[in-house]
Amino acid sequence: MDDHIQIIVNSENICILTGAGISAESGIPTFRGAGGMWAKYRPEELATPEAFAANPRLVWEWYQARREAVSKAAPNPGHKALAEWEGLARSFVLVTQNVDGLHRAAGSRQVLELHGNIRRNRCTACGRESTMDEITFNGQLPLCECGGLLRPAVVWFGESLPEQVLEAAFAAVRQCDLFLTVGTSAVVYPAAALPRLALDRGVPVIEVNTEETPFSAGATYSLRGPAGEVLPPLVAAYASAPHRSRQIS
Ligand code: BJW
Ligand code: ZN
Repeated sequence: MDDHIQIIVNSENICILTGAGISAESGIPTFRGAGGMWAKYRPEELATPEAFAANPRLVWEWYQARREAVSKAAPNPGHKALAEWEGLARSFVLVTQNVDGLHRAAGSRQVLELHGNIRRNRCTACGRESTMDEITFNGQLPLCECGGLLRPAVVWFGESLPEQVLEAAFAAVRQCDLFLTVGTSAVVYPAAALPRLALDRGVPVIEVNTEETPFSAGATYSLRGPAGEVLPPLVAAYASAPHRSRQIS
């Protein structure tokens, strides 16, 4: 048995950090790298409060285009493998930087969305939240019933992550005995601190990515390939490990 499979099947408390790469096979472009959706704009040019203040129409047009892509997308074998894994492990916490909701659509139940959800809006004046279906966007900027400008309920650069969600993510890292990063360039903090903290604790960290990342050199194992192809055999090995079968029977 490969060493990384051995480590995986012997783990009980698992924490996963996913990024845009896991949804690439569902047809949602990533942010960085070849073919990234931000080939035209750098992330810092659109996903900031300053960009929204300077040009809300441009930022809204970008989010509306992405909402259309998300509405048409379905979970892929990578999302489904993680949903299946949740039902097999003693504890399993799925931390995602993605705002597309595809983990829940695949059946994952415990999902910590660090950067919000693209399907929701928040009023910049009164803070009221609404869903994307509640607004129309036909060239006019969407407004709240209080008259305030709506924005997508996501986390932009320079903004704080939802405190309780972030705390739960750090708690999961403190309790896990295996950590996986899947489809993330691992450059955006504080999310990128999670696998580094796991390593500091002596927990093995396995990276699943089509390309090398700044984190690869430090990872315990780097598995090169699309998440939808790499994850299903790992979960199958976990499901069929002999000691796990004994626990179930
Ligand atoms: C595949 C694949 C396949 C392709 N299979 N793989 C500490 C140090 C330095 C900086 C900071 C720090 N702490 C905070 C900062 C500042 C900043 C930051 O991190 N900057 C760095 C970029 C330098 N962080 C923040 O501002 C955060 N807020 C914060 O910390 O608040 C406290 C604070 C405030 C003020 C000052 C200081 C502190 C907020 C970060 C919010 C990020 N928001 C975005 C947008 C969300 C909304 C939206 O979607 O529009 O989140 S930016 C964007 O990047 C998005 C993503 O979630 C995030 C991460 O990207 P991800 O998921 O990794 O995607 P990619 O595209 O980068 O990578 C995809 C990977 O998949 C690639 O590696 C491919 O190879 C791979 N791949 N196909 C497997 N099929
Ligand atoms: Zn309002």
